[in-house]
Amino acid sequence: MLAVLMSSGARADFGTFDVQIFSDAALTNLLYTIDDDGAGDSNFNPNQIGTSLTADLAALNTAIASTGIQFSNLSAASNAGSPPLNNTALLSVNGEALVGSGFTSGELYILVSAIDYNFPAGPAYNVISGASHTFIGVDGAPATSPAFTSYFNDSNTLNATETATGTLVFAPPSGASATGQLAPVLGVTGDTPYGLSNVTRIRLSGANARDLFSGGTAVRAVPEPGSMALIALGGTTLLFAHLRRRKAQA
Ligand SMILES: [Ca+2]
Repeated sequence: MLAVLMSSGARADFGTFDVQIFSDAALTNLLYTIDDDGAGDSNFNPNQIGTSLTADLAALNTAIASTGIQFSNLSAASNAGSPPLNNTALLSVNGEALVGSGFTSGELYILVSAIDYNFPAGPAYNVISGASHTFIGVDGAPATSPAFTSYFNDSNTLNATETATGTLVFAPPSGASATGQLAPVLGVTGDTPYGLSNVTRIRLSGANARDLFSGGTAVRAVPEPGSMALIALGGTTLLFAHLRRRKAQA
């Protein structure tokens, strides 16, 4: 399987999709970069980044050791190269973070970015941003506050953070818990090709704390008024409202 993929020539162009790890919220102190199909990427499929190989995971964890956070896995995906039937652009991240040996807390920032989304057609878009976490062994301190923000980059620039959705902040109680949040849908104006980014703040407190996390950015076209699609959009809005109510009741 691997040999087939390697010989097919189906490699992503460098500079179109990557994962970067920073130690600061301003995203200035870059600790590590994984380019799609470049060094450190265990997933040889284009538009998918993974760290399943032991050597790739070790290189990542060595580079970020000073933050107090380690990963047991980290992966990301973009569908920029393959428009799906539902015409929805996606950028996702998921993984498991833990407090490193010798630390009682830690913090870092994961920037996932992809460019060259050629769908859906503009100029009016809705950007949907959501994230979920399963926490294990956190101590309930305010320092345990992961966050997630999505960005629409009309300039189609890799690693840009141009138009932001609302930031989702998580505050887990002591022990184990699971939760998910959706940001209010962000309406933006733009055109293809465009880029997307999202930033996950991993911030854990507790010597044995773990966080199984995922985050997603989705872009859908805003339908022409009066079209049948408007009915579908209404259904989407109702769905998110329903999800929010369910979470509020949980
Ligand atoms: Ca890859």
